[in-house]
Amino acid sequence: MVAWYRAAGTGCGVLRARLPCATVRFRPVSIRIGGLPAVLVLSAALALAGAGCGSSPSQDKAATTPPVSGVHDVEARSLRFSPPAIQVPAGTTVSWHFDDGAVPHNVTGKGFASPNLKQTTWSHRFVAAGAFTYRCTLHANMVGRVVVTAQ
Ligand SMILES: [Cu+2]
Repeated sequence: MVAWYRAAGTGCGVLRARLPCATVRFRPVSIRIGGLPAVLVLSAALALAGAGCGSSPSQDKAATTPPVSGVHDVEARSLRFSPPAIQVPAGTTVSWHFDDGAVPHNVTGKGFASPNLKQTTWSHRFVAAGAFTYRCTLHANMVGRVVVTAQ
């Protein structure tokens, strides 16, 4: 204990005038309790940063383009999904055709994710109604949307 106070005394020389070193050194419990708000603040900051980075023109386009009805096939070609947005009734199986030469792509959305693929087809059945945006995680601007309507 004596040794500790000595170390604290030398380590907190500047702060000592305002803050007792004992208080500073015995803060781990307080920091741990205060850690939650700190983490939340950090998350909020990251969310804001993500929102700022996340609204590229193509993503906005995928989110706002009127969806094409009567189509359940999407091409992944030339670094884009075509059509970028489709509308299907619930229960539809949507197929993505990967046709971009040697360039692999994937389809990654909330609740579905393909592996990285090229020259093949991957399908996912949409059971629940809703708007499902998806992306190719390999190419930042490859974004699409499937609007699933209730039957
Ligand atoms: Cu891609």
